[in-house]
Amino acid sequence: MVTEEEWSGEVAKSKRFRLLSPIIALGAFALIFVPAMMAGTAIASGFNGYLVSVGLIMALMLPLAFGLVVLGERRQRLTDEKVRRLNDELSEAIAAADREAVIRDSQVQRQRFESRLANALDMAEGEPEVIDVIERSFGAVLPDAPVELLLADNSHAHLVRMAAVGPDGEPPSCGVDSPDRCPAARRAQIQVFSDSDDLDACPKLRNRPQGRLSALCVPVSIMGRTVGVIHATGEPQAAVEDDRVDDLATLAKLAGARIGLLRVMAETQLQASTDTLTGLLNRRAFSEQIGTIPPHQHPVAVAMADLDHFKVLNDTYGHETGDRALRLFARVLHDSLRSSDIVSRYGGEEFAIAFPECSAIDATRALNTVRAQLDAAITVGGLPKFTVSFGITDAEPGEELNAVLRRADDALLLAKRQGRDRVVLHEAGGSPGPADEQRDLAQMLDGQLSGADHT
Ligand code: GH3
Ligand code: MG
Ligand code: MG
Repeated sequence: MVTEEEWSGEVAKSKRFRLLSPIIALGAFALIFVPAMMAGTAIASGFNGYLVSVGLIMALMLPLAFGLVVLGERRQRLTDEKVRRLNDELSEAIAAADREAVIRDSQVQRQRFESRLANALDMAEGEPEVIDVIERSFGAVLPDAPVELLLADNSHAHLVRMAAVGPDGEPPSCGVDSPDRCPAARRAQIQVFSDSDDLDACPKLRNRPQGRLSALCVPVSIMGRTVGVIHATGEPQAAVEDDRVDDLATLAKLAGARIGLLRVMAETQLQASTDTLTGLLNRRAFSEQIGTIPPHQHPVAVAMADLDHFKVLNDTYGHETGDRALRLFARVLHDSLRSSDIVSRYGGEEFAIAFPECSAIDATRALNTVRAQLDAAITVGGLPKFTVSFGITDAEPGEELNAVLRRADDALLLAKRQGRDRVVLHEAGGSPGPADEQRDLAQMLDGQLSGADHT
């Protein structure tokens, strides 16, 4: 390593030597000139004396001149060597700086990709949006390669192709069907296969329609569990740059974390909106969902259901049997009604049901079917016999849910008063409807029967 001081010291020495050399030569010449002349004239006379003097001067001056030349050469060689080393070091430093610049550039690019990806995933509100981000990222990381994302379904038993891109629209189409059968997913390690014909290549790479190929498989983990793989293919022996592999690993890591978070959030939301005993929606979720029914799905019928004499059933057969009865009724509701109907446990032994695109008259028929199916299910399930009363009404477009539920509740009350185990319809509207008439009738009957059926 040549320092700047060494280099300038060397240059100064050379300069001094160049200045001193002629002075030394002149000084030496001046010193020997007179004695040489005197010696020459003493040895020989006339012209011969001059020749002898010149000979003496030459004999004394030549070694000195030779010495000065040799010293000058040596000095020059030393200076040249220093310059050469300095040059080498400079070239080496420039090359190292260039290499560092390339590394820094690629780091900056990767950081930019990572931050943009994190941003995009942060904005993705559901799994489909995350999958879309992943698919678009494939194009950014490996624009010319077929790439796909295989993700396990809820059972974790099957891998499903969630995203796929290819230069000709042809994805890599890996045939692996479960995380346990994928070496990358099983080992939770990035796998690079340079040739599908290699002895140690993944068996799933063989016999592809594309023929021989290379492959890169990056495992995707969700909360520490490997649940999928990003799979890219290329020409046989085609090496994928380390940076691209790192980008895919970043994509797998961030996408896995986002999907994991969304699944936890969905699970929490589901738990918050689900009644734990029956698995139906709870009261809050029912109110929320009914508010999301679009106007074009009107008419909407709304029903309230209440198990009859449930306290007696509990007291007679125990709370556990009561719970089984609630679960059985919930299952019958779920199985007999349409999937578009909104079924909820409204509280205790009360249930609320909304029937989009269905009039209360049609919903009455559906509820009578529920009653019949409940009867059959109780027999099959070996539960003590119990019945359910229903009150049903039509929800007017834009009407407050509370007002609708009050009307359905009035109809339910009437069903109870009329003897339970029935469906009573309360028609909406200002003028007294059949439900009111029924209530009057029921009150009259209640009076006659001394309120025997009120509990
Ligand atoms: P009615 O026919 O008039 O509705 O009479 P009922 O006995 O069903 O009504 P009541 O309001 O007197 O009693 C409701 C019972 O429901 C009382 C309560 O212990 C029971 N119950 C509420 N929630 C649950 C539950 O989660 N599990 C069980 N086993 N019982 C419940
Ligand atoms: Mg009740
Ligand atoms: Mg009851």
